[in-house]
Parts: sequence; structure tokens; C-alpha cells
Amino acid sequence: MKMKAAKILLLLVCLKAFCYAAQASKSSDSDEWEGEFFTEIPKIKYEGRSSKNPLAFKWYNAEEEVLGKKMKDWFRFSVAFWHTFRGTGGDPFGAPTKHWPWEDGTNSLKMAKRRMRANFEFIDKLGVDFWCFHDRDIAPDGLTLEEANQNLDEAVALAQELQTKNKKKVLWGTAQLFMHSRYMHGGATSSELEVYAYAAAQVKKAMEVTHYLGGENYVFWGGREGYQSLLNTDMERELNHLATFLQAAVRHKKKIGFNGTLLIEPKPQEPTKHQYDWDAATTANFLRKYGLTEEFKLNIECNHATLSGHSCHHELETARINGMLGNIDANTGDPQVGWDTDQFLIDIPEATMIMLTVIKNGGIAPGGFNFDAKLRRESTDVEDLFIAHIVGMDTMARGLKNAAKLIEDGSLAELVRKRYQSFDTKLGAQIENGEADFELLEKKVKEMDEPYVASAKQELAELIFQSAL
Ligand code: XLS
Ligand code: NI
Ligand code: NI
Repeated sequence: MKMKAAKILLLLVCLKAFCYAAQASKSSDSDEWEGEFFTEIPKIKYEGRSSKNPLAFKWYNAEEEVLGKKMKDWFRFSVAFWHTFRGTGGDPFGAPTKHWPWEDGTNSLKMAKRRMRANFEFIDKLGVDFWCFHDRDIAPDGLTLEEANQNLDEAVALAQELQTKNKKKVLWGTAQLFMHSRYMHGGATSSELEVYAYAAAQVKKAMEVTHYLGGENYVFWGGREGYQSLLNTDMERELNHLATFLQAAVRHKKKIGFNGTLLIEPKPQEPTKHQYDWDAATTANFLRKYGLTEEFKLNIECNHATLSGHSCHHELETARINGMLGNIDANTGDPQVGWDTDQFLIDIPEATMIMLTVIKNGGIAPGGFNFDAKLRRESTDVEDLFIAHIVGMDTMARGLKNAAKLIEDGSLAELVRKRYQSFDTKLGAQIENGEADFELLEKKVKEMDEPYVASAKQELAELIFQSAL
């Protein structure tokens, strides 16, 4: 009996191996993949809460309206090409663990095109409308800028064709200014003029292809724009360089007629010890100093928020109240790990707080929720790529529903309103309009008794919050 079971198992394993081998077959010198990439994955559908199917949504129902807007329009979910199609599972201590059946182990242009086809099948099956990319994720680099640009043009031409066919869009594009060794001191903040120029040329091209693909935003993430030691760094000069770089990007945007939003993605460190766009407040201050507040918004990444010692909710609120909330890189870190682990978000309270801010902001378009998130090194099945995004999307959908419940119920807003009601007075209005000077306030104090100080009602606020989850 045992032998028989083992034989059946062996047969199944062989069948599966054969199946992959068959899928992997392709005509020898074409990038065309014969058949589907994800043959065993159906189109992901909404099946509701009672479903036990891991390849179905339990909460995310694209067409369902919440507070007058379809779920898909609240989120505008996007797949990050670099994690989903270039993530290998390699880490500083270990080799790649992911051996996707469509990969041939090269970084050729042919392979780039095949991956592009896989990307569009993936986002289509997942039911997502957007994708994000770095220039060097989607096409191999070249020995010269011209060669790199040529490779990029070929990959982008195919992307354009597949976008039209599948009715998909670019949420944002960006330039990879951190991998190549020339960027070891940074791009726009490199101590080397030739590297500054190279970075500018690379961003110029990345902006142009993002525009060509109809991208709705363009991101600047300054991974290496920062320092390892202040002793060898002229911080003032580097920040000035960063500003002139961004000003030139604005001029180029206008020149090519790109109407997308320019976004800066704050992160405090990693790979540098200190990254200049530390957090939302630091970045807003930088933009203000250099007269760039009208031209840029922020792309808040939740894992970066926690690295900078804030919550994602704090960073989103900071961006919102500065009129700068542009996009969300939806991911999360690990409370026991001190780096950017880029995990899919599964925390319902966190998702609820994120959505409270997004609703207050009236939505996030033309930005969206980009899954800047990757599978764990140990997750190696093709279906894991889908399951990871499904859980991320369901988590955000639950967050949206909870936040809507809290807003419709109104008691949390009422608690906050009541806390500040002493300012809803004549004197309060004078203070808030900046008309109350110190003499006036001193006079008022002399007329009154010791101030009345009410309870903050934090536990009541928490009780109301958790009752909506
Ligand atoms: C890295 C960043 C990066 C940007 C795009 O930590 O999150 O992935 O989103 O360059
Ligand atoms: Ni990011
Ligand atoms: Ni990140």
C-alpha cells in the first residue's frame, strides 16, 4: 500500500516536472513563450469571506463601492516588476532560491522580453491595472549609455504593445541609480561630476520612456543619495546638487510634455548610513527650501516609515497635511528585524489606519498602492507570487471597509472634535487666525481660574477603533 502511494507520488512529481519542462519549451531564438506562463493559476476572482480557496479574494471586490468609490479606484494596485520578476531570493549569505520555469539564467534582451510577457499575464490574472518598474529591471544595462538605451527601447516597445492588448498602465517608472558601481557615492549627490551627468542622462531617458508608456507618475528614490561619514562629506554642496538635479528634472518634464506627478520616496538609510530624504518631514523641508513644493509629492513606503522611527500612519498624515500625499509603496517590515524586509502587509489595524488617511485625502489618484514587496527567500512556488499579492490586496480591502465603518459611525471624529472644542470659541478663533498676541492672552489668564484640563480619552479612542476591525 505504502509502495503504491509512493509510486503515485513519484508519478505526480514527474508529471509536474514534465509539465514545467513542456512549459519551458520555446522556439530557439525567439522570446516568444509558447502558451501561458501560469498555466496552473486561474484568473483570480472574488469569492467572498466563506471561501477557502487560496487563489481567490475574500475581501477585495474590485467593483464594490465603498463610500461612493469602487474598491479598485481607491487602491489602483500595482505590481512591482523588480520584486516579482527580478527577485531571486538571494541574500548576502545565500544563493538565489527562486528558479522560475520561464527564466533561462541570463540577463539577455531575449529574457527581458519573455519576463515582460510574464509580467502582463501575471497582472492580468491577478486583476490589477498597474505596474511599476526601474529602467534596469526591464532591460539589460549596456557598456555605453547608447547601448543601454537601445535595450530599454526594445523592452519598452514590447511593454507598450502588451499594455495596449491587456489594457494595463504604468503607475510609475524610475531610474535605478544604485546598483552600478559608478553610483557608489550616489548619483545626483556623487562627489564626481561625471557621475552626476550620467545620472542625469539616465533619468532623462527613464522619464522619457515612462512618458512614452503613459506613466501616471515618476519616482525618485535616492538609495545612495546620502553619506557614510560626514568627515569626508560636504553635505551642503551635495544637497545643493540634489536640488539642481531635481530642478533640471522638472524642466525636462515640462519640455517633453509629461504630465505625470513627480514623487520623492523618503527612506532614512539602507544602503547609505544616512539618506538625505530621511522621512516625509525632512523631504518636505528640503522641497520647501529649494522652491520645489509645487512640483513634487511624496511616495510613502510603510517599511521606510518604520525604519525612520515613525508609523506608516504618521508618515501618511505628514504627507497629507503638507498637501504632498502622492503614492503608497504598500509593504511592511518585521518588528524584530531592523531593515527593509519589504513584506506584504497583513496587519489589519495598520491597513485601517492607512485607509483613514487615504479617505481623508479624498483618495490617492493619480497615485496608487504599489506592492513594493517580495516573497520570503523560502517561498519558492510560482503560486506563492499570487498568494502574496492576494493577501496584500485582501488586507487593504479590509482596512478600507474598517476605515469606512469608523468614518460612517463618526464617534472617533466626534471624540477628536470634542478634545479641541475649547478652540471653537471667539478667543479660539483669534488664536487660530494668528490675531491673539501675548498681551491679550496674559489678560485672559488674569481673568480666569486655573485652566480646566480634560481627559485625552485614548483608551476610548482605541476601544472605538478596535470595535470596527
Ligand atoms: C527601496 C525602495 C525602492 C523604490 C524604487 O528601498 O523602496 O524599491 O521604491 O526605487
Ligand atoms: Ni519603494
Ligand atoms: Ni523600500
